[in-house]
Amino acid sequence: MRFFYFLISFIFCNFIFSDDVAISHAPIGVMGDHFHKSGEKMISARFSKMQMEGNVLNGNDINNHSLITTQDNPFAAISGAPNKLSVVPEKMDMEMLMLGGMYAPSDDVTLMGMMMFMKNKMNLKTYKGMMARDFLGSFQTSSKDISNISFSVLYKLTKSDQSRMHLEIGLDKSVGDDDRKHKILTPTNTIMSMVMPYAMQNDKAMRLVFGLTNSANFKNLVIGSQFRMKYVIDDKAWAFGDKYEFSTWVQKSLNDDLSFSTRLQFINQNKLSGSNPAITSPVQSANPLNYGGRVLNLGLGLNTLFNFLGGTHKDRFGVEILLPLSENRNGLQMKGHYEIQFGYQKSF
Ligand SMILES: [Cu+2]
Repeated sequence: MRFFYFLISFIFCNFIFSDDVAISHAPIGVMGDHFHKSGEKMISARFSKMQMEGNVLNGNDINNHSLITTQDNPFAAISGAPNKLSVVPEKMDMEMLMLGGMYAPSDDVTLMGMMMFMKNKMNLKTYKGMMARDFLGSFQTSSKDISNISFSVLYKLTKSDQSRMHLEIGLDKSVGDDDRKHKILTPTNTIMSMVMPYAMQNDKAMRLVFGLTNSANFKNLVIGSQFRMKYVIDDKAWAFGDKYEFSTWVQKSLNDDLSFSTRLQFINQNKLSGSNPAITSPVQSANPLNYGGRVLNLGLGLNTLFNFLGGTHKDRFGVEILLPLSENRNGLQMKGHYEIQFGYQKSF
């Protein structure tokens, strides 16, 4: 009889502990949000696209005319370009493909590895260097490469029916090129091959990743939060600034296979450190001071489970769109437009 009770409670516990419901993972844009049971493996593919459009100076919109007439080009003396900026970014598309794997050697520890590929595309306008500063023409630059490899250990701190909390400690290595060149249209109406600004390069830095994630269940609601930081521990000539990210989300499940989420994401990134003396284009993104800042985004997402590949666990798909609520970027930068992320996950 005792064994029978044990068996019943064991089955029941497994039922309420089940991770095979849509709501058991955070919105898809949250990285390292969950851990696995001993012996479980998971593979995942995520695709994200972020678009930037227009420009902001210290948090305020700035149009092309005032940008080229008021903003100094710090490299004018070295490069022979006009004293004011002459090339204005109009639109930037940043696409990223992330392939990941997870494996839990025990109930307390989950290992996570990820490989990221990026493709950046930028549309720019060039204005004449002299007199009326007439519009000369548009051009596009792009870069495409493997960008990062990361490895993390997730450590379970607590897990009950109502809540769970875990730590993430990892390393992230930027592996792409840091000296990509592209042809640009110069203010003197010539085509010149130049080293592209930092935004189009990888910094080759090694970062320490630290994250703390917790979530709590209330009937068909989950409230979760995560603090995650990426801290530069080793760099070459320059590196994008340390990044601190805080997210908090509410998810509501419609049924076991479908949940919706809203999320607030706050990112604080330091300025770029160091510099590459070969980056001297007459454009804002060539200036290391025009990087980093604070951004608050609103995320709307959906998680869903379905049967496609079969097996003991269902296939998992998530989508999340992030829209900027407020941006306080350092100096002169492009403005966030939207970011969308799709992800597929399969556990074994
Ligand atoms: Cu996983």
